[in-house]
Amino acid sequence: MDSIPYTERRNAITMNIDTDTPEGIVDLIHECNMEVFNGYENHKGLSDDTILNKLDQFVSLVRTNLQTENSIIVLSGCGTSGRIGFLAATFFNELCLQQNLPPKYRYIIAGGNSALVTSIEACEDDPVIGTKELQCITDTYEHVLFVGITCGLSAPFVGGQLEYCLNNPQKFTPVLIGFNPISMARRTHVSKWINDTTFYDIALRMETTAGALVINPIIGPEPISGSSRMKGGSATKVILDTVFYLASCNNIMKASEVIEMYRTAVGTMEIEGQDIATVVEQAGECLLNNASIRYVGSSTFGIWGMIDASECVPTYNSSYNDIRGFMANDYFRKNLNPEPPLSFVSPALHEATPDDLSKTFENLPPSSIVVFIDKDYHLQKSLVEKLQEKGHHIVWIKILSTESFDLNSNVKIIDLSKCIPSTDVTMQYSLAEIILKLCLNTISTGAHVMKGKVFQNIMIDVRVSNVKLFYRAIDIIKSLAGVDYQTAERCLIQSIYQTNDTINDKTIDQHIMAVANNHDHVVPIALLMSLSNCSYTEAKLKMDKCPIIRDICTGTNQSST
Ligand code: S6P
Repeated sequence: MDSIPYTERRNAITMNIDTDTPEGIVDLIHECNMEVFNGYENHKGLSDDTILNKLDQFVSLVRTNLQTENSIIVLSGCGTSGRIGFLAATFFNELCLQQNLPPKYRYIIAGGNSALVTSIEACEDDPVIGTKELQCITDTYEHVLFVGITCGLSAPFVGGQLEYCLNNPQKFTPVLIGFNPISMARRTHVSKWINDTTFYDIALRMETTAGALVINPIIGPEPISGSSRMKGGSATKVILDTVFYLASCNNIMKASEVIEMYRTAVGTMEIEGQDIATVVEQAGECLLNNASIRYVGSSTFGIWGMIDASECVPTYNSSYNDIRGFMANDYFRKNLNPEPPLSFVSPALHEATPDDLSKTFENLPPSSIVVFIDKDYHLQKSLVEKLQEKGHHIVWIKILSTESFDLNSNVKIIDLSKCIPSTDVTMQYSLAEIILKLCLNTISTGAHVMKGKVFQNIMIDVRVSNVKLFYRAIDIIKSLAGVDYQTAERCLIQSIYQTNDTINDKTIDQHIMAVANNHDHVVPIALLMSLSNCSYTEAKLKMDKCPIIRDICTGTNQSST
């Protein structure tokens, strides 16, 4: 157990989340979220003095950069880590402009803009592309503060960039953010990293190089093992917002005081637990009945909706159509990096442009849920009424909106405004965002738990779309079926290629590419093969009869076939 990185471990709090009530699910996720601030086992999370001191150092680095000519701050990461970096860059550039300062924040996300709202997980294994993109974006600048974000201390894309910074110290100051001790950084080799370098080698160099900064509080395992979009993403956001806020505002506050504001705000979410649970229950039923969940919001609130929705696809192998987010203004597209016209553009990015939403939602399956985020509930009044006439459920997440509660009783309100203290506008907005993120994460995670996509606290239908997820899938099969590594790997590979034959002549990279063409339940089928010692074809047949993936682990599916 000790060698398993914290970010991949199972959290004892949520061991039975799969059999809990909606209220229980919400409480357990909340309890896990509080570990980010209060600590886990003998670690103190974001309240650790060493970490707080490092955050103050980080503030000085940012402040210096903001005052230096010909310099920029680059935030880079893969998946959720890249998305959080994008949102922070966008938000704090706006603050720079408001203060008549040049917007200095830049973002890089593995896979480009499409990856902001689509899972393009394979790019995270490529240190070469990571380095090229960093070179490209920093080419004309003299000083660069580089912030590499990888919750698991694992992404080679970010590792390659950090290595490049360490090799060019006259220009780059590297900062690494993640949530494992250096000793648990990933030691797996990837094909594209020369000299067999691993992330661990780079993390070690970061730790021992003067001027480089590693910020790696231990915040405890995720509520759903490995789902770093949850606590990892939240902790990343709190760290970035705290540091950039303090640096931009020339505030004399210390990082500890700002972190305390986040802790109090997130802690207060408990009082809305019952209302969130009601929505989780509705959302779970919605997914079980093949209805849809939609989020509607503007500006960054809308982007948080799009991001939360898109992350369900790799985590739960859910359909793109199950949960989708829509923007009600064109804020998202306006803030994207320019990209060549021929670069792959995700269909989800179309939802970043406001369209006629009533047309878009015309054919929603009966009893779908539409969640309006903050002021968009009032701005979209006629859409709300139309949707209600059709019998869809309406949810209003109120956060900063000052509109009253003059509502008809059919609208479910989650009133998160109670969690926002009176402080300055920038901080209020940042607090509102983290609270919204946690609320949306809870709804989408809870809904998938209720749909049976989680066994105990394991994501049993994860899409095996990169090296990290390939090994995670093998671990899942090994531990749930009680088989050895070789059996788990063989079943996984057969399930990926949809064959009963043994495949020995392909690399991990090829397996991952093959997953892109296989949207079946790759891991559950492999698990079933291991559990019942049967062929791919037999397992697939059983699987097709089993609407609830979780049942295959409890044996319900096997006995019924
Ligand atoms: C996790 C999410 C993934 C990760 C990505 C980067 O819930 O689905 O997209 O963010 O794999 O992970 P890391 O450890 O480098 O931040």
